[in-house]
Amino acid sequence: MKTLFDAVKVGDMALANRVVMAPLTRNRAPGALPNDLMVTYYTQRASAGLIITEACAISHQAQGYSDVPGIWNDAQVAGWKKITDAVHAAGGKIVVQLWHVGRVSHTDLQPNGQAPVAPSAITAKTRTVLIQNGVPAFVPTSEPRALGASEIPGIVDDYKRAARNAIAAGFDGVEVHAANGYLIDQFLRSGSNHRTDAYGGSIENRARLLMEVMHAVCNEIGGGRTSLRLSPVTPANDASDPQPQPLFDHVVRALAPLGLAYVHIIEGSTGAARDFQQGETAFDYAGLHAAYKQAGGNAAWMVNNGYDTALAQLAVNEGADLVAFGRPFISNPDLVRRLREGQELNALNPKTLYGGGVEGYTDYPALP
Ligand code: 8OZ
Repeated sequence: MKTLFDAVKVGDMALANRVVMAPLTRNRAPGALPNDLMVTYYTQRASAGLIITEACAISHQAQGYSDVPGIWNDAQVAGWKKITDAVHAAGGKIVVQLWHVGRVSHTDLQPNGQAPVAPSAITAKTRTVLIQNGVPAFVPTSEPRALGASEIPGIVDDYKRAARNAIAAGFDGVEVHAANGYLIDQFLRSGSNHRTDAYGGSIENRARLLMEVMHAVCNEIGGGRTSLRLSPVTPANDASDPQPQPLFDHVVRALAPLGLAYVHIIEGSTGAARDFQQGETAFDYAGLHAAYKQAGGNAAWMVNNGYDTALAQLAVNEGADLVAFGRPFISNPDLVRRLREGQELNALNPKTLYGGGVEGYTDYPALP
């Protein structure tokens, strides 16, 4: 029987175990530059089978929160290279999460104070984080403008450049962030996509941007180093769609031929209830995995949201290949050992999640 702690091959990567560090926004990269404190933070967590970095902006326009890192210029690549080198030296594997926030942004964070971009000019009923005088403040997102169809190739190119930069920075691969109500998810779901062109309306049209991005990234760095994250029913960042099952069944079928490394699924509401639903019927996650496999998909299947050791082992027994843990990895740098040995976990300090320095970031103790 497979256990959580067995080695596994995922795309081009050989992972030491199936426990994955989920992407976690920490807002400790002023100037969008990865820094030495982040080297320490990620290296402390290198015993994860795989680290997925915090969401990382593919362009200035892609940013929606203060002090999140980017991967669009050479200085950022050099900063990330220090992190990937240190994680590899500690025996770990690390992929970068590629992020465009779309409408979940604020004019203060956009080039020349412009409006954020979105599929349609509909303001998200959500807030973003601005750090003012070192103090994080939650502020409402700004009204976005609808992207012109002629601007979309430029966004696909930004993903392509970010993927190329990721390899130059020494990453083992990339995860395209298509979840949690950000740009790609805004196109996927009918609540935020009211377009009448080739990128709106039918499920196929709403999935067009995602598929263009995935094809571009796979062509750039290879399917074995490419993956993505989806959150079929989360209401995060005002994401909504009354019929998530046919939408996401279509998405995974379309992804099947790409030879991806893994598909990462957030179950329920991101960081909250696992049994959250949108639409009239409960979302069928096993059905989603079956739809992917029936279409010939053979990527590793990663599940996430509120797992503990027992639930994670059950998921592996039932066909998941990888389980991503979020908050437990913030407060437990040696989470894999603690899960394997059944040791107690350090408690999380919610006050130091976003912004700040060492406190609540690199000062959580490992077991002696
Ligand atoms: C928490 C705070 C800011 C951003 C996500 C990238 O939900 C995020 C995020 C989470 O995917």
